[in-house]
Amino acid sequence: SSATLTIPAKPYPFSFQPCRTALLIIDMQRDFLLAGGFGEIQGGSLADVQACIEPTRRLLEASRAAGLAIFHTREGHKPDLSDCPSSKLVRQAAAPHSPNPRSEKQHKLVIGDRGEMGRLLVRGEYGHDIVDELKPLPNEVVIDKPGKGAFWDTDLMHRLKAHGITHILVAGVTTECCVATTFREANDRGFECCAVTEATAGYNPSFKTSSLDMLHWSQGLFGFVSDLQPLLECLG
Ligand code: TIU
Repeated sequence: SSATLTIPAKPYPFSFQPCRTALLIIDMQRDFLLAGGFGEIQGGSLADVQACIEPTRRLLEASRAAGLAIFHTREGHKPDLSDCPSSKLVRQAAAPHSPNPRSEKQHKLVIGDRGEMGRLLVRGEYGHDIVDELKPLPNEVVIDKPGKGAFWDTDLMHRLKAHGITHILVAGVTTECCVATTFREANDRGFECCAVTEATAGYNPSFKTSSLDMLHWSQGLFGFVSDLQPLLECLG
C-alpha cells in the first residue's frame, strides 16, 4: 500500500510506505543457527541466535501479508572456493597454502571443510541453506553473497531498485557481523533502514546490544532500531 506507516523507533519514529519497503533477512542459514554448523565451530552461542528464529518468522509472516518485498541472503562460496579470499579463510584457521602457521587458538574446521551438515558455507550444501521455519517462497529474492555485507559482489542494489525500494526492515544473524555490515552498506547507498530488535541476534548478548546501539546512536548514525510488537501491529 502507498499509505505511510509510522512505528516507534530509536532515535525517533520510523515512517515507511509498504509498497516501497523490503524485509531483508540476513543469513538465517543452518550453518549459523544449528548444532554442528559454522557458527558453533566459531564458538558462537546457538541459544542466543536460535532465540531470533520465531520472532523473525512472525515478522516474515506479517510482512508477506502486508505485501512487502521479501529479500533473503545466504553467506557462502562456490565449491572450488575461488570466491573466498585467503583473508577470510586464514582468520578462521590456517588455509592449506597460508604462509601463516596454524595456531592452537584457531578453529579445527575452515570454510569448505566437511561438517555434520555438509561442506561449511558452500553453496548447495544442506547447512548453507535457510532454516525450515523461514524457507523462502518462490516469488521472494534470495541473494547469495561471498562476504559479510550483502551488497559486496552481489546484485542486491539492482534488485532493490528494480522493486522501487527506498526503505528496508533488517532482520537476521549475526547482529555484529553480517547484519551490521549490510545495514551500513545500505545506509551509504541511500536506503532508510530499521533493524528489528527481537528478529536479530548475535553470538553473545553484549555484541548484539552494542551493535544495535551503534546503528541508531547520534540521531541515527546509520538508521533506526525498532521493537517487533509495534511493527507487527502496524503491518497487521
Ligand atoms: N551471517 C554472519 O553474520 N556471518 C558470520 O560469519 N557471522 C559471525 O558472527 N561470524
